[in-house]
Amino acid sequence: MPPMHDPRPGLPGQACAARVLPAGLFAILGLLAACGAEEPTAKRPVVGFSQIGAESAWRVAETASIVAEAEARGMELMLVDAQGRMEKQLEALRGFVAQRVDAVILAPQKEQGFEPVLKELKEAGIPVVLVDRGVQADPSLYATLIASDFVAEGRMAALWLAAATTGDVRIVELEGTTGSAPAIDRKQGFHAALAAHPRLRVVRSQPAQFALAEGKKQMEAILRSESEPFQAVYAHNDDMALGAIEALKAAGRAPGTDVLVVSIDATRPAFEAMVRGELSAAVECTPLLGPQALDAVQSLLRGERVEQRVVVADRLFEASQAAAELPNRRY
Ligand code: GYE
Repeated sequence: MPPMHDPRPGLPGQACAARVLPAGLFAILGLLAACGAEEPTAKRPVVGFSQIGAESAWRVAETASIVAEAEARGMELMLVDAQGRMEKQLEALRGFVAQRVDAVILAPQKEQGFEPVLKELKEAGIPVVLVDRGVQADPSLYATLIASDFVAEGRMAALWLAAATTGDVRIVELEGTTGSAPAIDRKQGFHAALAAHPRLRVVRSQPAQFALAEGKKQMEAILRSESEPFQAVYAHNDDMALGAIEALKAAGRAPGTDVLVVSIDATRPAFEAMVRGELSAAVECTPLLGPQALDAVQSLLRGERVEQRVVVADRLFEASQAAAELPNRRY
């Protein structure tokens, strides 16, 4: 996702209610100002959105969904992209406190480390909506968590693999960002479900940061050091699976037949890979969280209570369903 820039400094004849942050406060700053038709002095709610980065197609789609939804509702969104660096997320959140935003949407990179800044936000009276990933922190420090059940996603992937195979299956696992909720929970759900199927065994687990290039690199290294062939790859997201598929093909393996590949997210590129027969199955995890996130923000700004945990429902698609489903994909 290319960084967004400061608001256009006001089109002729339009007044803009955007607050401009001090220069240099954020590395990348996007202000989406709903400028135009309404009263120039009308107070619009200002929402700070701390995003992790753009490591995956999923995350790019999530950012676009939240930006589009804020714009559609005439809300002012300060988007700060931390470029994959947790310390930049903390800095952005402290910037939101300094700016006295009305609410914060936070997609936290890792589970640990957010509690102190969440306390600062609470003390400042700024409600926090967590999207897509959870944190290990006192739940009274945030208003709601809107995210999928990652343990259930991992379980779905494992049960599909168990149903799709016979005999011994050696599995290579590509893990997401170490310490992130989806990496921890997708691993846990997968391994727990495999406990009932001892013929399926994870023989290697390698972190690859939810990124395509890293997935490819790690799979190349695994193939170079492989002592006994493996028959399946479980990737915590599509991007890593797609990178692994490239590496497998370059090594003369046939992903989708010699090696079954299952991943999570079910993005459009994953569906295309399923149509080509290279990806075997994908568990859906929707990034289109803008409507729910902004609903929560608006409820909180009206002083209403919101559900502390909103679980986004997921399902699994396999390659045989991909061609029919592809035209319906929205991310
Ligand atoms: O699966 C992955 C992304 O937090 C649910 O993060 C999200 C995950 C998603 O980079 O592709």
